[in-house]
Amino acid sequence: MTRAGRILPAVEDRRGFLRKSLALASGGAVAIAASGARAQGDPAILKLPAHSTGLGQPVAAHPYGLPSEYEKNLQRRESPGLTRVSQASVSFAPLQGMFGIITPSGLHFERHHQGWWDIDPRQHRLMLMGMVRQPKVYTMDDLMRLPSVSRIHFIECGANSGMEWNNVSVPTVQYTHGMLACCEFTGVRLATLLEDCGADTKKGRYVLAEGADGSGLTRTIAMERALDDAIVAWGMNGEMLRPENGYPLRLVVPGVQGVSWVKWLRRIEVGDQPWYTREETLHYIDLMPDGRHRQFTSIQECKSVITSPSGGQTLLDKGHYNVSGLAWSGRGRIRRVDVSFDGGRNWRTARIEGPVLSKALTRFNISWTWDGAPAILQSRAIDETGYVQPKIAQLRAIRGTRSIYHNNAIQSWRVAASGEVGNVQMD
Ligand SMILES: Nc1nc2c(c(=O)[nH]1)N[C@H]1C(S)=C(S)[C@@H](COP(=O)(O)O)O[C@H]1N2
Ligand SMILES: [Mo]
Repeated sequence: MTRAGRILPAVEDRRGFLRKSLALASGGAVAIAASGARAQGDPAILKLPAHSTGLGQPVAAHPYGLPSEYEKNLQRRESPGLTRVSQASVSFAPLQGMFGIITPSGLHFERHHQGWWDIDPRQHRLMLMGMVRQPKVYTMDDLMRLPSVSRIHFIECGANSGMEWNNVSVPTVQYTHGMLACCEFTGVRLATLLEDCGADTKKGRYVLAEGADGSGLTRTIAMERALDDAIVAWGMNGEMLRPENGYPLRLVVPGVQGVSWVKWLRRIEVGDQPWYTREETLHYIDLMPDGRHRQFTSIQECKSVITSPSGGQTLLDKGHYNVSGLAWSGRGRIRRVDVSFDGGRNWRTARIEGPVLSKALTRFNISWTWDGAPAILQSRAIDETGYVQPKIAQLRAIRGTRSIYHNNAIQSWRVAASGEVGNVQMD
């Protein structure tokens, strides 16, 4: 069987070819091959290896489990030169080698404005203040005694796919779409805390969320959203948040761009107008063609991408492939995903792999028989509101080319006759 993220045992006459694709793989890209008919007559199956005849490793050799030695290539990666220092940077998730919808905690992308900290939860406090009857300071213990919820949601940085506005400059799906994750988050609903403090949710139309890191990151969130599904979370995928992702407390704002998911959350203020902070006036605004800026574009619109095969990978042979990808919408559930193999002329509806959750990643699969000719693979998602993921040309017609944020255009991968897959743009 084949799967993305693994390079199949080399076939003699293809060794050179495989080595070439391995060299290409340094950016986290991998080669993938057609299914295992070659196993026939393979003598390896007849030999008993050491692991079939000897004693294995004892339990708890790793008190906290680790991935296989053979999976070392599956890593978060930084894009060298993207930012001046690695404390104000991004590490991208290796979407090309991931399955299903849940992001393993160790592969969750990172985006820090001023580095990450491992904050002592015993010292950490959350203050709720502003237009409330009773301002309060909570310890972690206080928070964890309140009724909690667990919800699966995606988080996407508003700048994800931002490099694609101008032209194609990024080789792999890790770098085009890797500021994306989907985890189960556990915490107390922000609505519960607002009620606990007697917040004035009529006149207090906004809340401000503030992080405890040196970047002083602050974002305004509309009260409807705060009362709806926002969570003050400590849990991620069944354990405490990882330090890089805001341990011990982060805000989860489903459907909304990553910057509002304030990490190392220390303060919530209730107010009657937006704060117009740095991260909502100078950054995370969209430059429109007429020179004006669009502000407070928070929702991550419906989007999808084929993760396998994708840029940087190589198809080693003609034949059957399972084309797989992810779809998501900040407005709710995914209704349908269509896939094209000829650059958008013909579309087939992909098989959606459940569960289909609101504001969560949704996995799709579709069978494809590659005939060895050049092809252009695209996916197009439609969400439950009926919104259809746009082409890049449609987006540029309204938004221009000078944006950074909120690019949810259809992604095209070109498969060359050589089997090499690369990033291209189609109108
Ligand atoms: N306190 C604080 N919160 C923050 C940030 C930060 O630098 N400091 N970065 C924001 C941005 S821009 C994004 S996209 C997400 C990234 O979350 P992650 O690092 O868990 O992937 O966190 C947001 N919350
Ligand atoms: Mo972000």
